[in-house]
Amino acid sequence: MAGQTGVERWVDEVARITRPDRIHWCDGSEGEYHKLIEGMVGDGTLIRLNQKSYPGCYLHRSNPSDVARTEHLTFICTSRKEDAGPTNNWMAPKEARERVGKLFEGSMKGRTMYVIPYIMGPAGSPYSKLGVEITDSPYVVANMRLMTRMGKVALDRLSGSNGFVPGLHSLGDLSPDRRFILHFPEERLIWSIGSGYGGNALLGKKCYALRIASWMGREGGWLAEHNMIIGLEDPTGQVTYIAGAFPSACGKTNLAMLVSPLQHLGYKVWTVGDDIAWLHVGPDGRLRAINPEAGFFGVAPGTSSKTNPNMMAAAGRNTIFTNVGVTPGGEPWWEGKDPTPPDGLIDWKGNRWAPGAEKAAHPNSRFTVPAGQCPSISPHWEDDDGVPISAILFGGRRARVAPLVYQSYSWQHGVFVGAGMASETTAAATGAVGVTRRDPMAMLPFCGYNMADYFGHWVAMGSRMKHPPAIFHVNWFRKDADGNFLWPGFGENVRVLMWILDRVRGRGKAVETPIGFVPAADGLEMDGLKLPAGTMQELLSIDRDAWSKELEDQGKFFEQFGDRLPNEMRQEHAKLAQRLSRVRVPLSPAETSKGS
Ligand code: OXD
Ligand code: MN
Repeated sequence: MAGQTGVERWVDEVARITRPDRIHWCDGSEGEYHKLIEGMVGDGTLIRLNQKSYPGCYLHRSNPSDVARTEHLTFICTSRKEDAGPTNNWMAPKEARERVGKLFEGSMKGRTMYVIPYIMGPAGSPYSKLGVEITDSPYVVANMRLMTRMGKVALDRLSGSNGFVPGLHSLGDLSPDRRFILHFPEERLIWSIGSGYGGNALLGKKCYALRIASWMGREGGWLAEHNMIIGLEDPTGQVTYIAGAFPSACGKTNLAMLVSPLQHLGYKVWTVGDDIAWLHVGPDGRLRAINPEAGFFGVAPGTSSKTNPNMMAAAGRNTIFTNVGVTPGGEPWWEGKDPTPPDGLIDWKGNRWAPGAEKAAHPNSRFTVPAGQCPSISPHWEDDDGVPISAILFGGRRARVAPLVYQSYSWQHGVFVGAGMASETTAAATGAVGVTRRDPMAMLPFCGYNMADYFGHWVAMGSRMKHPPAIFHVNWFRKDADGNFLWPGFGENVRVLMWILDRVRGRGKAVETPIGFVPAADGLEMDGLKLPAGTMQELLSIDRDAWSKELEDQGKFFEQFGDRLPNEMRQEHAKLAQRLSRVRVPLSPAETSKGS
């Protein structure tokens, strides 16, 4: 058709294949959102929660077979298998189009097809990017409205431009046998069918902002990372920004919204983002971060007014809850919200909940919340130029190996620390929970290309920056021999952030160890926190046997990349082995007086 834009042409083409009854172009307005919500309440897709205590809040119960990301059904479809690398599932683009194209034929019959133009990032930022998602799920539309800047604001930027990432999504028949999440990074295209779950269906999030964007970032000299972003305010009012990569459900959101027990000393955390950061080298030679998202898709279980009061406040209104339980009074409920489950609780599947039976809320139940509602949201979270990053954290759940915190020797060593990351698995993806898996930079499920090239890109980014951030590794999850956590975590983590801040400023008492700098025994601010004798030593100690095994595991993981693994990673691995062989370990800061 004459005068048609690229989006219109694509929408027509998709409609011809999927054959929806109706096509609706989303404008992103309040009125449109309410109409959608009412429609879903009408057909049972949503349940209205208590509007007095939870205004604007709804509950969605998903198909019980569709509650988490399905990594084994997620594919990177590059023309050459090597470009996807050994850690991604790969399907040839031709095969993918044939196999999965068939599933889209007539998949929207009897349904409305929604066209969602959206922006990832602040509307005026030079670092933001456009996407268009086509979906037949009104639940996806409502969630996309909370998670992105969508509708007219995006359409205005789109007009006359072909520079958008198309993402086609259909619920299909929701069968895991016909579920595929496909990425065609060379064409910048996403196809997802058979799932309505957040990470599989809200295509702006993991599919675009991480898998496709990581590919775009390598080509364009920037990074798309699975990172939270915070600002740590010091007593002078100066704010230092920190990005942090943690695997799914490892407390990234809680850290992003930390309430400091040391506010009386003048330290406070501001939230910029809780899941994804796009990092560019700014004109000032510093790494600048934007949060491409506009909302939080947080894990409910374990969230409480003790663990994350900011999230509890944010999720008290205008929130979509997915797969949580519900009280007889119509309030959402999940394990960990309060100590005792209320009487008459209905579980996430809609059945009467009985103590001792299944959990009331699914372990990966979620809430979708507009970011602006968070009391700790940074006044700079939507700055067009992003915020300057001074430190990057890598962390995971490690019961034994990693000390509470350590600092890398250099950018290159820091990249190796990130590449060597591992964590015990959680419920955010289907599969066994609690198994240690290597998860470089928390990007294993999200890197859209060969991770060996990704490590190389990280190394190269170091030389693009005049002031590269310092790189740290943290571990809130270290346990003693009886399996008890050694560190209280949550708000107390601010003590670790304060040490990091000091280190970034060239201060902060540290001890040089084979793995990096760890805090000196008296390096952390302990005002108001009393740990049992010896606990700090244990938290900061380095166990030779555990590290020998760690080295071996890292080596095995790296081996799968063959020649493609950058030499810098091999060198750092060898250097670590050498440093470890030279010293007497276990080593705890108390045993050494060598400061730095
Ligand atoms: C998420 C995830 O939803 O990492 O953020 O699974
Ligand atoms: Mn995540």
